[in-house]
Amino acid sequence: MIRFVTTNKGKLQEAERILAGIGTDVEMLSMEYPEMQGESLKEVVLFGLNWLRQKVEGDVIIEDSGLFVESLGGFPGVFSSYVFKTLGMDGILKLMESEKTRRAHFESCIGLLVDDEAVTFGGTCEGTISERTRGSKGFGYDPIFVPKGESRTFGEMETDEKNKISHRGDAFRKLAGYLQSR
Ligand code: ITT
Repeated sequence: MIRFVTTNKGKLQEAERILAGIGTDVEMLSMEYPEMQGESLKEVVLFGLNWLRQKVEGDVIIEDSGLFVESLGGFPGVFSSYVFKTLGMDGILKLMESEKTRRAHFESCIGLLVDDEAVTFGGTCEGTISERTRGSKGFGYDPIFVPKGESRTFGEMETDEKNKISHRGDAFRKLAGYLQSR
C-alpha cells in the first residue's frame, strides 16, 4: 500500500489502475501542501515533499502536472492549476482562437518519499489543443487535449486508454518499476 497526497480524484483513479498492476493499493490522503511557484514541476514536487516530511508518517507520493502550449510560450505550464480555475479551458481556447500552431504537451512529475529519501519520476505526452472541447471523461484540460497519433481528446477516452499514452501513465509506470525493484 502506498499513500497518495492529492485532492484530485481523477489522478488517484489513474494511479490506482497502474499500481494495481504490481499489486500495490493506493490510499488517498486528501490534504493540501504548499505548491511553491517554481520554474519546473520537479522543483515544486521536491519542495512539497520536504514540507510533507514533517507532517506525514511513512512512505507517500505526490504528483504535479501541467499543460504546456507551444504558441503561448509554454503557458499555463507550472501555473496550470491556477489558470484552470481562472481562465479555464474556454479561456485557453480563446487565447488560441486564430492560432494555427496548436502543439502542446503535458508533463507529470511524481515525488516519492521513501525511507525519508525523495525520488522523482517524470513523464510527458505530446499532442495538440483541439478547436473546441470534446468529451466529458477524465478531468481538467482533458477535453481540449488530443494526444499525438489520436483524433480523440483525452476527454473522449476511458482511463485505461488514457493511461497507456499519458504523461501520468508514463511517470507511474516508472514509479511502478522502481517499487518493484526495491
Ligand atoms: P493536487 O491536489 O494533486 O495538486 P491538482 O488538481 O491541483 O491536484 P496539479 O496542480 O498537478 O493538480 O494540476 C495542474 C492542473 O492541470 C489542474 O488544473 C489539473 O486539472 C490539470 N491537469 C493535470 N493533469 C491533467 C490531465 O492528465 N489531464 C487534464 N488536465 C490535467
